[in-house]
Amino acid sequence: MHWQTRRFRIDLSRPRVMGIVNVTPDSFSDGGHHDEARAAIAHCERLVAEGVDILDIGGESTRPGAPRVDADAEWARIAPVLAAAVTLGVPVSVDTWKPEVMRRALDAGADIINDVQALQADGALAAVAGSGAGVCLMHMRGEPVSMMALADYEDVVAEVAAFLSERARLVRAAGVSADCIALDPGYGFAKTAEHNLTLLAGQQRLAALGYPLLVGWSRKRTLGDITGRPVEQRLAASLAAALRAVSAGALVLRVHDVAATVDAVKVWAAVDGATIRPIE
Ligand code: HH2
Repeated sequence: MHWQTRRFRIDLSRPRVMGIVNVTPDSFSDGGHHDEARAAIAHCERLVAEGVDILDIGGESTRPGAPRVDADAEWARIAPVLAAAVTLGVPVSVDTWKPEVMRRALDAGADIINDVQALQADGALAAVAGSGAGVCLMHMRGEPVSMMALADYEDVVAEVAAFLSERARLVRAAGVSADCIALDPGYGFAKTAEHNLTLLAGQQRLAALGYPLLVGWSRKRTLGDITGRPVEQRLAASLAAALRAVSAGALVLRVHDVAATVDAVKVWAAVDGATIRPIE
């Protein structure tokens, strides 16, 4: 399997690591550290040195209850970091649900659009269709300010699977090629700890939809609920969740702690006898 993006065809014969670059003053886990472009660019360079496969740049926090940022402010945060990131030799993703930011990011050379709203905003499909960009379609309900009130499912695995497969169908119908699409269960988005764990236990069903599965467990609240650890002490828990997700079919891991995750994935892949090949 592979994930086609604008400049890179990402080989998914082994799991890949997507490194998080938050250019937001209010991100839940590393807020304030990367809120200036220079620091964020240095962070991108460090992640590349640590072996990251994909950089994911975000200019608006999506943590529960996070305030909205308008498109101009979001783009002002992202633009200088994206300009530098696209020179680093790895695919660059932009984490946004706003069509205006998508369009500008694609004009500036982004390879992938990572959308927590699965391209449901008005104009989002049109912004990516025909661009050749990779897209990540994530499941959530509502918006970050309101989403936890919507954490109510009869069968969370079936409902997330139905949503993702319908979104993939619509995105393909709008002209995005199937091999550009990755799906994401959206751990922590409009889901309780129990929902997240049920979803992880049943994740193979999502992998069976036939698209690469991208997952984000890194430092999330459910890991704190299980271990009692604050956000800065969730590395071991994050690695455990990441490997459990890989065992259940995840092929891209969205993480903060790139070096540790790269090592963990190398060991996991070595056991399976997979060869370690660079991105084509
Ligand atoms: N999680 C977050 C943000 N974007 N995108 C995808 N595809 N999957 C995820 O699980 C996901 C995501 C939230 O994590 P983080 O970026 O660390 O925090 P913040 O939203 O505060 O920037």
